[in-house]
Amino acid sequence: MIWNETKECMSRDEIYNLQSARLKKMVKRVYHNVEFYRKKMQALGLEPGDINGLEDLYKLPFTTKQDLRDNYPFGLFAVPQSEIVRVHASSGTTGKATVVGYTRRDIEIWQECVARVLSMAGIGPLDKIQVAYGYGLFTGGLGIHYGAENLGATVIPMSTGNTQKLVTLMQDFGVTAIACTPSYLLHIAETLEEAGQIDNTKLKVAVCGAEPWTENMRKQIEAKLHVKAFDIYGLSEIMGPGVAADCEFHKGLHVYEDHFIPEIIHPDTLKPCKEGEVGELVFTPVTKEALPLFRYRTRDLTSITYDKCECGRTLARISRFKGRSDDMLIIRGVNVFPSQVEAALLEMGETSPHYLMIVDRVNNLDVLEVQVEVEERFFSDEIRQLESLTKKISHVLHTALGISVKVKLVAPRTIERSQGKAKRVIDRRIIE
Ligand code: DLL
Repeated sequence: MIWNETKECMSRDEIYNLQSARLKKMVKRVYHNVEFYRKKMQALGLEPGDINGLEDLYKLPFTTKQDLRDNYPFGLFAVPQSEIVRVHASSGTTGKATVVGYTRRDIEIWQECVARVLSMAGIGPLDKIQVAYGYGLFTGGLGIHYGAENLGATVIPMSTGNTQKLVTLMQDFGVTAIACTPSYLLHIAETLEEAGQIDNTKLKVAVCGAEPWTENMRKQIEAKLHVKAFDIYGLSEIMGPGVAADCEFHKGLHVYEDHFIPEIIHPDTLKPCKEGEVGELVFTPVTKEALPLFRYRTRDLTSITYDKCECGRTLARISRFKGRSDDMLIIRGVNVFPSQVEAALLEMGETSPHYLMIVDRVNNLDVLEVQVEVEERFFSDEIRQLESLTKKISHVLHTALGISVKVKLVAPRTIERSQGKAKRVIDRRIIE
């Protein structure tokens, strides 16, 4: 059994002591093995002996994605290449890829973290799980794959790319669990619906992540596919999937604090946020051998609570992600997140969860158009219905976002489906 009470139900004092001891050891190792950090610490007048526990974490410098890019490809690795057994990389939209590496021990810890997540979702050796995250340089496919194997589940390594085959094998093999992005799972559900098979699967659990999704979207997935859906979070720089995940109470994602120290900071002042206050999530992975980072700024926006969960776990919980600070659009001076649009649409309940935001600048004024898919019948019925729904959605979005929105209702399947992370925004203002 992977669900590990000793690690997930420690007292807050025990967690503090464990993190302190691991942090102290890690800082020493990094100082001696990574020139980049040694120089940074020296510039701050810091020596490893100055970091004696968690209370000294704030003294360490932050790390950003740019630091990884500047040290491309292996400059921040803390072990010789002979100890690196795997690398992954994320392409990103701008600049060089971010390259991350793992020792054998790092891979073992990763497998255990993912196994803990899957076990928390109720998956075990009797389950057959389709892993439908991309395999390859992306951490999603291989990360979940080895975690599921570690748990003893039967793994079907689907990757992405062939939804028809995925659906056929799901039926033929009696698949009971699936791991993929939430947007891809909706596409899989559509494919099952078209085949008239949506009510005939043996699926009972879905473990979704790698992109922001709302609680309403989670509920919609549960209702459509008759499954229990869980949220899994992670990022390549820190490890990959399995840094945090939610339990059956869905009251935030438990962070595996025995390996990753979370902080929430104000993205502008870099000062710590209060418990419950939304800010930028920062992680210090204290057991990583190949790529230990000091206070990595994730850009993900969330809040944290240290209260014990109803499930009995004492691990800190981060709230469902609001988005990334770099996902945030500023439209006519107002901060807008795609997740606000998704939440408002799903709350309304009269549209599909497929939407696309297009931002443009017309006569020096920012204009937001939201395209939303609605059922075919709206197009065949009287034009009045379409108009009244358009008006209603415009009103709902105006209230939710605080800016006026041009709504365009489109027919089913108009918006491009993704098999990985969904693209929700086209910002034409950048191209000028
Ligand atoms: O997306 C790792 C992963 C794979 C997580 C499979 C979960 C499942 P990256 O490609 O490095 O790694 O992207 C990391 O994706 O900083 C978040 O912005 C976003 N993200 C990941 N999981 C969630 C989630 C993988 N559950 C970036 N909710 C992160 C919201 C998520 N955003």
